[in-house]
Amino acid sequence: MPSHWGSRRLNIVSQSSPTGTQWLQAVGCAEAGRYFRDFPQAVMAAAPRPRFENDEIVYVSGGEGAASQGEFYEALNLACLGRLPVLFLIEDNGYAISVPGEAQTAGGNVSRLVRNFPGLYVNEVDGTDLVASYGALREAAAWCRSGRGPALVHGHVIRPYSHSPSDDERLYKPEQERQEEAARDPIPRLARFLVEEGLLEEQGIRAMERDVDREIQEATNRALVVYEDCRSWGYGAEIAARIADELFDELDAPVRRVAALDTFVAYQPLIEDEILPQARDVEAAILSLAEY
Ligand SMILES: Cc1ncc(C[n+]2csc(CCOP(=O)(O)OP(=O)(O)O)c2C)c(N)n1
Repeated sequence: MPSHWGSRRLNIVSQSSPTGTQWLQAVGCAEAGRYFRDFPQAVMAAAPRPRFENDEIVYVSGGEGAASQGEFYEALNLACLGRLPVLFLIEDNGYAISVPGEAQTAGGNVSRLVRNFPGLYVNEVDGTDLVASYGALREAAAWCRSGRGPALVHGHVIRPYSHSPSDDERLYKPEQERQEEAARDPIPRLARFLVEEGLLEEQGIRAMERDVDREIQEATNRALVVYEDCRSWGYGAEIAARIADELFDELDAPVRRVAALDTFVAYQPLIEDEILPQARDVEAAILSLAEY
């Protein structure tokens, strides 16, 4: 999935799609860190050489739904057994798609269930309170770094919209609950905090809101259709044709397309890159349209 990215440079392991697997992968990362700490020659011998610091900790997060799966308890057990520096964050928005927390967590509260794991730091916090969340995570990170064992922060957050575009939360989440959630939205809450603490004036907040609204509202009067299929005769051509037909008066530039070459996709990575549209092609097309 496109949002399940990783980065070797930033030490971010690629996400896997099955929920719950991340907990054990995090423990594996911490075990690798322990190995590198105890056998520094292994760092020198590995190719490519891993970027490793002796005081590093592993951060892993998931929802309260993913925390009801077996891997979660196995990961906590192993992390506590080895006193591994793993920081578990549970972002609890009360629902796993349409399943409410109380229908899949005994007693309805996941951090209460795991409080007795030996050596585990546990903190339950209002995840819509920026300052409280920052404090809880700082303490948890310090705990892991001190070598005392893993830490778990349980943040109660909101879900301001449905789980995904194919989900409609109005079908299972009562209206009153939706309104109560909206009232806990951390963005206006942070704005109120900044004003109350004298860090920003009301006018400053309103100016920032106006800037954001304006940037959102300003669609650029230009359209670029990007798709992986062959350039000719495909649905990208259809979309471009409809934009040209129905929105002609709104356009300040021709509708452009970035797509694959009109040929089969080669089974060879270098040629595949030549055939399929690349990020640099999209960037070049955007810049050329902006200048039009
Ligand atoms: C093993 C597995 N089962 C089911 C799914 C489908 N699925 C994707 S997200 C999700 C719900 C996750 O809920 P939660 O962990 O509470 O996280 P949230 O999305 O609410 O933040 C499910 C069931 C999946 N990805 N993997």
